Amino acid sequence: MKMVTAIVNKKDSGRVCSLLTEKGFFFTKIATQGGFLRAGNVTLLLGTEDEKVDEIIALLKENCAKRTEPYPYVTHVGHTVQTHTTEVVVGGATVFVTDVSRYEKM
Ligand code: 2BA
Repeated sequence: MKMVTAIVNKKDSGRVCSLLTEKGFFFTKIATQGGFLRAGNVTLLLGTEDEKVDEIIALLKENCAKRTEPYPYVTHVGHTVQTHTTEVVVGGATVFVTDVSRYEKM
C-alpha cells in the first residue's frame, strides 16, 4: 500500500479529479497554497495499491501542464525601492510516494 501525495495546479485539478474518480481511485482533495508564490494549489492524497502508483503518475503527467507564472520582487538601492517582475516555471505536478505501514477503514 502506498500514499501518493500530489500537489497539482488549481487549473488542472478539476479534470484530474474527474479522471481519478472515473478510474475508481479514492482520494482526498485539500485546498493548499505554495510557499513561494503564495498562490492556491490543490493537494491530493491517494491511498492505493503499489501496482497502481504508475497509473496515477501517468494520469498526472498527461493532465498537468507546466506554466510560467509572474513572480514580483523588490530591490532596494539607497532609499529607492524598485519593483520588478520575473517569471518562474510552475510544474505540472509535484508528487511524493510514501509507504503505508497500515491501512484500515472502520
Ligand atoms: P510554490 O512554492 O508556490 O512554488 C512555485 C514555483 O516557484 C515552483 O514550481 C518553482 O519553480 C519556484 N520555486 C519554489 N520555491 C523556490 C525557491 N525557494 N527558489 C526559487 N524558485 C522557487 P514547482 O517546483 O513546480 O512547485 C509547484 C508547487 O508545488 C509549489 O508552489 C509547492 O506548493 C509545491 N512543491 C514543490 N516542491 C515541493 C517540495 N519539495 N515540498 C513541498 N511542496 C513542494
